[in-house]
Amino acid sequence: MNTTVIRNAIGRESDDLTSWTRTTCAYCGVGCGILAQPQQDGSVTIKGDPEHPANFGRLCSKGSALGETVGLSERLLAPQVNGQTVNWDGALDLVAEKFSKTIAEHGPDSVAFYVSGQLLTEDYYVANKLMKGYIGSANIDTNSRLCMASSVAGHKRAFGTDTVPGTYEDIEAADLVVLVGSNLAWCHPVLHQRLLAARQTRGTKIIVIDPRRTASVESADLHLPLAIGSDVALFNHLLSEIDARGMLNQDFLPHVEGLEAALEAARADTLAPTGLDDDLIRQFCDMWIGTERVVTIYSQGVNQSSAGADKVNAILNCHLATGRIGLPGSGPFSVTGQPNAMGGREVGGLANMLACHLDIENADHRDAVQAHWAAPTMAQHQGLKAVDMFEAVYQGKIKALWIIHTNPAVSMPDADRVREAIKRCDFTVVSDITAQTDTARLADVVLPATGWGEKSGTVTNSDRTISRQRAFLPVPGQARPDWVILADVACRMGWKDGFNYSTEAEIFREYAALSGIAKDFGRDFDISGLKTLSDAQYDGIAPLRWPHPQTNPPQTSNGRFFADGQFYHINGKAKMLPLRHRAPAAKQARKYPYYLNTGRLRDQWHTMTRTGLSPRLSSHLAEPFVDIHPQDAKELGIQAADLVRLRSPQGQSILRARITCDVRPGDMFTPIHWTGETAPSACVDTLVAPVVDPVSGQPESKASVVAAQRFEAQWYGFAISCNAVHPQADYWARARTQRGWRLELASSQSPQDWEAEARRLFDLPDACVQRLEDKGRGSARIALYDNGVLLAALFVAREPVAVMRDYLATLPGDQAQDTVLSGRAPQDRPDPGPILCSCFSVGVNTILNAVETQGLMTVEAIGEALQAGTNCGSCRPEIGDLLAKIQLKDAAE
Ligand SMILES: Nc1nc2c(c(=O)[nH]1)N[C@H]1C(S)=C(S)[C@@H](COP(=O)(O)OP(=O)(O)OC[C@H]3O[C@@H](n4cnc5c(=O)[nH]c(N)nc54)[C@H](O)[C@@H]3O)O[C@H]1N2
Ligand SMILES: Nc1nc2c(c(=O)[nH]1)N[C@H]1C(S)=C(S)[C@@H](COP(=O)(O)OP(=O)(O)OC[C@H]3O[C@@H](n4cnc5c(=O)[nH]c(N)nc54)[C@H](O)[C@@H]3O)O[C@H]1N2
Ligand code: SF4
Ligand SMILES: [Mo]
Repeated sequence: MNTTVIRNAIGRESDDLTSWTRTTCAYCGVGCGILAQPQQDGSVTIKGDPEHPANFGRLCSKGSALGETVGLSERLLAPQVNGQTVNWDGALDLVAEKFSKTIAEHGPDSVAFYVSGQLLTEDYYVANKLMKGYIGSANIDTNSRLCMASSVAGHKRAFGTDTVPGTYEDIEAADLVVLVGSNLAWCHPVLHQRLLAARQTRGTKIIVIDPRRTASVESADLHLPLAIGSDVALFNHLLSEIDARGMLNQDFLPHVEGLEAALEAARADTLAPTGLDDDLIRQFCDMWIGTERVVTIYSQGVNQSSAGADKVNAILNCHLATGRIGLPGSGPFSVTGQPNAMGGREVGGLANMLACHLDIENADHRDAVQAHWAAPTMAQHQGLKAVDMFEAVYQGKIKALWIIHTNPAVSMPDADRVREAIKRCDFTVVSDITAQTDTARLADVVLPATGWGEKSGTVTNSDRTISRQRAFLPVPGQARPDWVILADVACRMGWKDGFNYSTEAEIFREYAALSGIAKDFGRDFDISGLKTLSDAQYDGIAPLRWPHPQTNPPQTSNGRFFADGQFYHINGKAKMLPLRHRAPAAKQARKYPYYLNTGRLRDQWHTMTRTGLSPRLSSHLAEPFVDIHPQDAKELGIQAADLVRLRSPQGQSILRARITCDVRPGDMFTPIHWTGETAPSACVDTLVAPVVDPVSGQPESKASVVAAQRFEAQWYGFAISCNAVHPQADYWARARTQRGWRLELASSQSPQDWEAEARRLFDLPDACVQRLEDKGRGSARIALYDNGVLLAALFVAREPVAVMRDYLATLPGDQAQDTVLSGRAPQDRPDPGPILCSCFSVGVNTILNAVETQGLMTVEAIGEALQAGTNCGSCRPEIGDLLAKIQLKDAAE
């Protein structure tokens, strides 16, 4: 009973089926090139593109598993209005009519678009043109507000433009790489692998600055587990030390202003907020200051903070003071999250900017864009940023909302209020590839978009490389590309002339031409050399890094910015900023004594609508959890595997406790991926306060305050099933397996009759049953069969159930076995344990066994014996960590 639905490839020419298509990964901002080949049976083979400059053939676990996520089982294949399938004309007419009517009655600012850094540049361009130029409001913001806004603001304050100066080659050419608030090993795995490969040859040192011990720490020379939110204090100290040690770069400083004020502020800060040992800080300063070639990579631990923009500028201050910018192997490096986070910034996707790095506050810029668009109007001021936008929806000021390619009911802070806002909104449209999301379930209209593999356009990755995403699959059902849907609505709103595009190439040419106009205003984003591409040239374009001007020869792979000291403020100089440490906005208090940090797991992508379809990816960490320091756990009376209720001023959730020294005492950490579809009590943004950085408007997603308490469950359960189930329990979490589903359950109320409960849960009223019950101990084990085939099983107990989960998950669909109810694997089928290597499905137990019986103690030896870690390599840091822990334990015994 295989749940991986094979895609229907009918309708393709047979010779297409044998050819490889060059495209780009659907996930992170590394932007890896992919070769994809649809097979005769409808499946898709994926491999890394050896010629793509981002990955040269490598892929991580998520990229390699893309073929498992293109099935149609959960796809939305036709438009829906109020849950009923309708035809496109009906849906588009309704959307156009509602938006037009709302604008006519309440003005352009009564409507809004909330879009995504996962849109293609062409989609983004059309959405912006429609909102800013035709509707005449700047109420278009994007999930990049939750992601890159602080970096954008920091770059603009320092450089006068939002530009990442360096390239991926710099990470390989550096002698020191500092990761600040970045878990590169899990979130940008291929970049991390490039770094580790370079280290083999040049001995690169790595420092990780993160309150948590992450997988990235495993390969680091130094880890600074600083207090959450204290990065400005740390980098202020570094700046003072740069000065005190006479390491200011006097040759570069004429290109920089603000040094004195920045130094004065830095000296006034203390290190106390960091909570770090003096010795660690000294080592950090010695290494940073003493290494000419240093790249400081930063990500959400920096951006997602109420001091996010200041954190960015505190880092940039140090690079500017030393002139370490735009040089080979040296510079600050903000890595982007989503595949087109960078493209979205270039195309003006945020509510406070125009396309091509032009400014919405600048009347000349506005006029030029309006003229280029031949638009009837133009937004005159900034629109609402994401958090304010949803608040305006809540308050009824925004009356029509279109959400495209993002799942804000899960990913926005104060998510329950966002859900309520969407519910209250007079008219909400969602464009998605599935209707089974928490956001789509609240919408009036759900429109089926073509997904990765079916759509075509361009994306820009972290180092400004523009690549093509190309279609290689037939369009399923009635799905349409996002830009087509937007343009269709625009035409129906009466703007045929502006949106009469027939190909994405046409949109791209218009955009490239606009960048030439921006260039004339002195902006840096210039791809005007691409404005005359023919459709065929556009289709065949190889990855290229901007700028790509029309006149001068296009820059090649060493195209860095700012080494010449030319910046984009009016006086051509860079700015250093005077900054002071500010603690996170939410203060720990007796009622909420812990900081809640949130982030990502190796094998899941955000709200799991795609990675959650892959059994392999779902087997890495199959359940949501909260990491708690042993000291805090002891005080709270929480044991490993207990459930914990977290409360914040915004809401509450229930999660599985993992007791670990990886977090600091006083901090807790939980992953962001679970939703109403997969674990309703574990939607983390329910707990997150809607506090934002005053400069960037980016929410503080990593420093909410919470209280924690053991969840007093009457019973705990584990279940396996061929079919998807939606239990009614205080706590449940489900994950896909090769054979169906696995589930964790718990509740504060026990049913009377476990067999009846199991039948209801699995919707199997007539199945044959096998049961084992101990009423005195409150345990029950029930297996349900049809014709001797195991359909489902439920294991319950008063304590967290101890059964061999990873083994049991392989059983649904098998012929009946006597051993199922024992919950244990027979001797000849050992339990692999939780999967570490998802490429070869190698579990922790298998590795532990190999260590014990074969004495293997290196990642390489494990790879040789078990294959683990030898394909994509994403699990190598965890295997290393496991081995280190075994060695520590052996040494202690
Ligand atoms: N596997 C996987 N990869 C992804 C994604 C995914 O969903 N899954 N999403 C992509 C996207 S959109 C993004 S934005 C990136 C995000 O990539 P990252 O930013 O690397 O990922 P996060 O786990 O969100 O956060 C990084 C780290 O910030 C730390 N942190 C928290 N507070 C602080 C602080 O005050 N200071 C410092 N220095 N560190 C702090 C956290 O402990 C965490 O380990 O990942 C991209 N890649
Ligand atoms: N607490 C906390 N919250 C966070 C974060 C955090 O670290 N902590 N990180 C934040 C960050 S950095 C980010 S980027 C966001 C991400 O949060 P979201 O953007 O909300 O998450 P995704 O799951 O990526 O949502 C993408 C949606 O687009 C749909 N989709 C897929 N392909 C297509 C397509 O081709 N067209 C259309 N129209 N739809 C498609 C998917 O099914 C899915 O529903 O979360 C943010 N929220
Ligand atoms: S690192 Fe992984 S997720 Fe990111 S683009 Fe490359 S293959 Fe995709
Ligand atoms: Mo992101």
